[in-house]
Amino acid sequence: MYGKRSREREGERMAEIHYRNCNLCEAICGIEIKHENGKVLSIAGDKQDPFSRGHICPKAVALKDIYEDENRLKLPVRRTTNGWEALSWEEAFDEVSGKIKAIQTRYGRNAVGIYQGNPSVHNLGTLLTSRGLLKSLKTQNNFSATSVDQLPHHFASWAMFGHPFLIPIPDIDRTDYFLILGANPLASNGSLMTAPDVARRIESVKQRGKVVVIDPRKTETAGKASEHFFIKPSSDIFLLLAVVHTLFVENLVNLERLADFTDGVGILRDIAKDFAPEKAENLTGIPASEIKRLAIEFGTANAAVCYGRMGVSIQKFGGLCHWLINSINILTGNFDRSGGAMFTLPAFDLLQTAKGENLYHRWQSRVRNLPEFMGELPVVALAEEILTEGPGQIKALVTSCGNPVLSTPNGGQLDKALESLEFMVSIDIYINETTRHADLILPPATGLETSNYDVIFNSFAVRNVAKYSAPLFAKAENAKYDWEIFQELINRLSGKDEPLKPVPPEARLDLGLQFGHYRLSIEELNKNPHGVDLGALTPSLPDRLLTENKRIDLAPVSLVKDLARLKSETIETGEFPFVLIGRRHLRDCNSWLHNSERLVKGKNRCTLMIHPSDAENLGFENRQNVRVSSRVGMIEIPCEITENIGRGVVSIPHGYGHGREGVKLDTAKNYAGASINDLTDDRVIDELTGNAAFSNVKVRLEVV
Ligand SMILES: Nc1nc2c(c(=O)[nH]1)N[C@H]1C(S)=C(S)[C@@H](COP(=O)(O)OP(=O)(O)OC[C@H]3O[C@@H](n4cnc5c(=O)[nH]c(N)nc54)[C@H](O)[C@@H]3O)O[C@H]1N2
Ligand SMILES: Nc1nc2c(c(=O)[nH]1)N[C@H]1C(S)=C(S)[C@@H](COP(=O)(O)OP(=O)(O)OC[C@H]3O[C@@H](n4cnc5c(=O)[nH]c(N)nc54)[C@H](O)[C@@H]3O)O[C@H]1N2
Ligand code: SF4
Ligand SMILES: [Mo]
Repeated sequence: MYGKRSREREGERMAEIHYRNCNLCEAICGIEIKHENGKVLSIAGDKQDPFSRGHICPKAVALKDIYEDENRLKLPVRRTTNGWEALSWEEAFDEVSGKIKAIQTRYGRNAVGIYQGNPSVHNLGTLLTSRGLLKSLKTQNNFSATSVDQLPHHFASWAMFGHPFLIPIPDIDRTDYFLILGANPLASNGSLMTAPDVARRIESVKQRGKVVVIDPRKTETAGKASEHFFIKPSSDIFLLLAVVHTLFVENLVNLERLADFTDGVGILRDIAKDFAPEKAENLTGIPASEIKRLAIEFGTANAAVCYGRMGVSIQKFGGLCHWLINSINILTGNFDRSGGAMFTLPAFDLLQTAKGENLYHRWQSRVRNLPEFMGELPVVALAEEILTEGPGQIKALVTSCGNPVLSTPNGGQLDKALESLEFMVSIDIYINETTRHADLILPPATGLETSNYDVIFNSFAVRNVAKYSAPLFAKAENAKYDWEIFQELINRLSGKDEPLKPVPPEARLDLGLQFGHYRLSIEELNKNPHGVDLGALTPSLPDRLLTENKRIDLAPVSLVKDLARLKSETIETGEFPFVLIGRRHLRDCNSWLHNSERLVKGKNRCTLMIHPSDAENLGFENRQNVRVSSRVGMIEIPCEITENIGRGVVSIPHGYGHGREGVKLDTAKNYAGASINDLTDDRVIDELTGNAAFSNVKVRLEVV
């Protein structure tokens, strides 16, 4: 007995503990990793992290799985007719830069395109160095996951507050009335609202007041809310206009302190006159009396905040929706005050030296004339820019941290387009649906092998917080960090005689922290391995505004003009009678965690949710395979009959479809599923911002 205990104690003593943040999603939970001799023994929530207070979700343990994954690449590989072969970094860098230079010399700068995916913002090295690569490529064909996600948020922020990164964050911990549109934080853990343990935070709002969810599906969050309203997909703009209408009619408009530096209230009042709740009833499916009640409750609450996320971004009127969500918070005096929508003041502040400037439509895509925004073109244009011949055609593509074949609309078309490229290089850790097309893959060290500071998510957090963690494990022998890869490519592309030595992101971070609002440093943060709490969000306006006149614009011309598109909005059925929406599950992370057995095992999540009455009409049995088709493609998928989805709406999660040839994800292949983005349509977009309008895609359903 004694002997066993002492061995355990011995074992405990040998195990070391490392603290860092999980970087898999936006919640940035503090984790405590027990490890021994280069092996992870356990991953648990860090109870001493002042922000996450011990919370984690099941995905955190996947950090161990990624670290140990046999399929993860650590050294460069080249695709040959006999399969993938290893090559040295030097050879790889020379080949990549040589091919890119040759293609740009032959066809022009824009012949090389680039796509950056979601983990770019979760990686310190990529975040702080990939811009350098963009600069040396000097291409206008710059794409990212932003335009299948939050681009309309950025657009509204830029138009109203002067900068795309001045994104108002719901002060969830102090609000009494939380109105949520198109977000499911109980599955997604909060987005553009970094709020670890969001379920507990939402529960506290409910104790104090009310949580109302507007969603075409009764989601996990809706299930916990005080009230949920099913809404017809993509009709939120009419609901929001009706809320603004009611606020004016009921005399609930009071900007308080903000009135001194806000323009356009009168224009907004005039616009809203035409949009009474009665007009919204049919279009949204929410009774006019309920819309009125919601608006009055919101306008009279002590502290209220309206928060809209993915679901309102990925629709035809995404830009308009985010404009009105901000406006509702401003009109009711719930902006830049506790319990409302507020700006953060992060320790590493991306906006510290930012200036307001025109960031819209400085160029356009070649084939469809879609507008540039923030230096990017909408990714819905990527495939056609590769496939359409003529001057300026994309002949080579660089991807980094992205899997656009599974994550962008009409992924099937992009899949084919990638095959036609003259050259493709991917900076990625897996051979997946996208990178299988690459000629070379340059894999960076990742996750536990890197240092971590959440530059982006600290900027979007519901409290001002900061945490730095050094790498837990050394990178594999001969492996390279992402910033080393970027710098090597930059050096070779710029062709300078004296190449620049890579600047580690830690050096850039340290500088930013030292000159930041709190005069912190990595040294200081190292003394606080659980992170530091820099306090609740504080009012910061008008100082923080970046508009030229330092005033909020409630009626930006671009957005007001865009209202004209609403006139053509009709409810049509026809060939494709169902509306297709997406969904997220707690154990998924977009397309790339399906190689972790413990996250994918169990009941198949890649199903088509359908309402019982629709299923009955179509003769569908639960879990039966059904055929779903749209203008662009067709998939087969088991259906899941549930009352939790509105009639006429069906839902499929994104990020599946791993059955394609050549994918080297041994576990994911066993849970392949089908890709929703083989159905979504690259032509269905928010014409103002160019963002994909996933929630406007129509489908037909049949028994297989
Ligand atoms: N229908 C539909 N489609 C959607 C959505 C939806 O709701 N519905 N959501 C959209 C949203 S919000 C997003 S953000 C996009 C995501 O779209 P993407 O960003 O294109 O896709 P991910 O699945 O996040 O792919 C991440 C890639 O990064 C790689 N990776 C992981 N870690 C690292 C690293 O440290 N370094 C490098 N170099 N690579 C790494 C992975 O291997 C994987 O290839 O999907 C979008 N697509
Ligand atoms: N577990 C997990 N967490 C994640 C991710 C993941 O893949 N898995 N991805 C991360 C990423 S990249 C992001 S961007 C965030 C996204 O975080 P969220 O924005 O919370 O994303 P979703 O969970 O997709 O929730 C979007 C909701 O919008 C609803 N919706 C769809 N169409 C409409 C509509 O027309 N109107 C309204 N009102 N609602 C609509 C959907 O039913 C869904 O419930 O999550 C992040 N966190
Ligand atoms: S909620 Fe997000 S950050 Fe927290 S443990 Fe899960 S994946 Fe990691
Ligand atoms: Mo996203």
